[in-house]
Amino acid sequence: MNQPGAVPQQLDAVVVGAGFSGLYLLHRLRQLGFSVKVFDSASDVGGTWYWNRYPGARCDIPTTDYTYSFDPELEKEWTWSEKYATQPEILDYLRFVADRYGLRSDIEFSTSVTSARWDEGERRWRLTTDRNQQLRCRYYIMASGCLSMPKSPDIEGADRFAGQVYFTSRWPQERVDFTGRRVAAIGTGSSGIQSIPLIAEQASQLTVFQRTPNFSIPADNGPAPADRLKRLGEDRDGYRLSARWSRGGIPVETTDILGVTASEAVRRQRFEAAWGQGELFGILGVFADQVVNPASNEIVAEMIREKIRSIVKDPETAEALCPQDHYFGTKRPCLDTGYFETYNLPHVRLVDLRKQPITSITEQGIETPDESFEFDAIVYATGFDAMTGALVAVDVAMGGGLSLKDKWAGGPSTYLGLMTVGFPNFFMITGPGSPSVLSNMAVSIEQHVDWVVGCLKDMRDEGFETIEPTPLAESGWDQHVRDCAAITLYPTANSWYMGANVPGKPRVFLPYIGGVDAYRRACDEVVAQGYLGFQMAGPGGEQCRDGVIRRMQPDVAMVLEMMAELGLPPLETLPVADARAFMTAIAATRPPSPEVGEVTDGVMPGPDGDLPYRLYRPAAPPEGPHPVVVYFHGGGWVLGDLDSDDPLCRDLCARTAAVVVSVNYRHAPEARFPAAAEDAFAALRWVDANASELGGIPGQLAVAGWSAGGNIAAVACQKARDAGGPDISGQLLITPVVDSQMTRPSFSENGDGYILTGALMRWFWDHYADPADRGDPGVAPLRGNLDGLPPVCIVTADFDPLRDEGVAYARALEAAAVPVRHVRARGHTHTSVTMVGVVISGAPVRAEMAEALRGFFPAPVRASRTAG
Ligand code: NA7
Repeated sequence: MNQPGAVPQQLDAVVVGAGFSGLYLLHRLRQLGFSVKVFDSASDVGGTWYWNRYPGARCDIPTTDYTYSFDPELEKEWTWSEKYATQPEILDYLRFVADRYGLRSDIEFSTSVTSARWDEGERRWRLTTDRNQQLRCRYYIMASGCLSMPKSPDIEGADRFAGQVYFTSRWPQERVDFTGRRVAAIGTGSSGIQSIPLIAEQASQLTVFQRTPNFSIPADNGPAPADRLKRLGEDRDGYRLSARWSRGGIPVETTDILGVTASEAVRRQRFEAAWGQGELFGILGVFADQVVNPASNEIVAEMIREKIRSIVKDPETAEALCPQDHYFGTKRPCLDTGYFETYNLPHVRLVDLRKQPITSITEQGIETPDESFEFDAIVYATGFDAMTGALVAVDVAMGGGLSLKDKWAGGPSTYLGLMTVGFPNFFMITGPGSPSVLSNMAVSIEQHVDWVVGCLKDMRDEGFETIEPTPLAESGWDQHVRDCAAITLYPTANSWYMGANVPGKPRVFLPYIGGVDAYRRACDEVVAQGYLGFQMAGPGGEQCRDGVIRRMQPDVAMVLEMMAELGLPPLETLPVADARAFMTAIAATRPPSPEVGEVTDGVMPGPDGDLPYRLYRPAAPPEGPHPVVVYFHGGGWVLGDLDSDDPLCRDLCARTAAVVVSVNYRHAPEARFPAAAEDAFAALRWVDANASELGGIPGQLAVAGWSAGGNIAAVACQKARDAGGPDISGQLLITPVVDSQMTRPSFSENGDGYILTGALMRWFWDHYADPADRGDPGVAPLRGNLDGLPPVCIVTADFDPLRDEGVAYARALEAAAVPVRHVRARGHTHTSVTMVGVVISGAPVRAEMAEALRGFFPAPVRASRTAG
């Protein structure tokens, strides 16, 4: 070990942490000739595996995967003994790595960096350690781990207890023997669940104090999985590559089976297979939709509860051990060895803190309202100030400026989880906003280290000395991280992923849930685009490529990827009949649509024969009559029918409690302009005249339409105004066609790749209207007289060729003093907000649409309770 003070004054890089990340960083940086020192408060390497020596501590990612992959020789020299290695074995491995690459000479043990100040003049960080060493470095890298800052035991009287106190996260080096002792264990996360069965083997009495029951499945530990070993043996490089490009950092088979639509037999078979396999990514992936769909999640959750009930003999204890307050997976699930069985032992007792909270810890033990417990030892397995705790523990600040702690007071903000604005040359390994704790850490760590080291090398090659993200890039990434979390069930749980375990910590979903593969792609693209979102400076000059790496909603991107993989022919290359058949086939694959009170089909008279319609009646309450919305489907005046927009109509009906009448107007090319618009106006008149018979409130009539349906809805409103009726309460225009000019910037930006292409739009126009007619307000409502039109809610989408004409219509209506609510569907395409049940991120947009529709009508009059 180096003596304090032997540290060179000036270094290229300082790394905090000598665990998995710090060791690999040191190795890579030294290989490239950077001068570097690593500091760690522990007396040896290991990081998390140095501190967490509690009985039963193991990794819960198979060790075939929880291992360095950067050097094939290293892989040949080390063989793991079990599927899930114990803490001592993992620590041995990290020691072996440190020795094999001669890393110890550049590590300062038992030393913490206490403060870091950026010196703008020198373009260096000035660091101070707890041994009063002062040093300067160009790059300051926190490799301090996501779960390294223990949470203080926030229990009244915790410092009073006179017996032995242990923290799983700071377990003593020497062997702890609980034989013949009365032990309390507080906390039932991974650390509690791993240690409790082993503590129970020794203790004379074990009392477990549980605040939240946790989902856990048997680890089924033993030899490393044979199938993985076989794959590794046959093609190690290919295996590692597929891990790097997998969702969680382990190559596992994914499924597209949905829990909600699978048969009972399939559900059971998939669940039992995952339960028997004993792997986190297996049980987290029983169904494709369990992370996003509460009903599907509940299927898995209930099957786990059934298992708990079948293992634990005392029904009351079993029930107390069954998690009920969070969706499965939204708090970190656990792998165990005999955890639930432990509660069948006569000397083990569970205290459910929800029923019997701890009032205080005393000198002798633990007090609850009804009982006093006496103990010889208390084991705290109470977790960590996860992901941000260690980062803000160092006093990091700009010279005299904002500290990281202050900047993150409302929650962390990062670019790619790697850097944060205002802190040049400060890197984080597996920081908040990266996949980190949701992934196989070994893979994520290597990816981050490789990225950072590659970046430093590129900077050196180009003559740059400083790097910092731009505010735009960072806020864009933060938004993307939030968007990814928002479509899942994760933010609903009081988890440490959300910062909910630490009193006063802001509730923000900390890791990036978009996947290791998606994340790696983003990082690679940032580099390929000349370090998009970063500014760099140095003797080589200055460079800033400002921009946002991900603007599209993640589920929209996923749908586009899936469609691209299908390699379908562009619609506009098909005969009309085939294009229609294709749309019908696509509609048949949709998930179940929202329930409404009643759906009936009928016909109404049109200008040239009957028009089919479908009426959606809301479920009571409220009892009818209801306001009425006449709806026109999308499809470029050529495609679409009553089925095509059925999910959207159901959704609007359920959200608005209005009767929705979806009208199938005549289509082109059989009936060209102005047939569709004439039908729309006729439909409005008929519905208005027959409102009562349809269950509607006379005079409460709105119109809505998507795409070409939005076009004829807008035109019908202009016609109604000109004809002196019917009175329209409001119009909802969803990504409508409002002009025939296809030269606005949104056409060049989004004309290709987002389902509605410029070519398809031209095909639609050619089928519907002659070029000579395309300036007519009857097909281009933007060009009409906009005075006196009913209030409008117009939805435009970022990635829609029609976006700018929609924006122009909103502005023109405002200029004509028409009340306008403009909903910008951030990160959406022309079609995605209407994909009910498929694109979850469309739901908030549809909620806004529904709110606007409801706002068009007078507030419902509530029946008086005393009436009658
Ligand atoms: P966790 O998963 O945060 O678990 C901590 C446990 O301690 C959890 O059950 C907490 O209940 C409980 N806890 C925390 N504070 C208290 C107080 N004041 N009173 C009672 N119970 C309390 O930490 P672990 O160390 O087990 O695991 C961390 C990660 O390491 C793990 O997920 C793996 O990734 C490896 P709560 O759920 O907050 O109600």
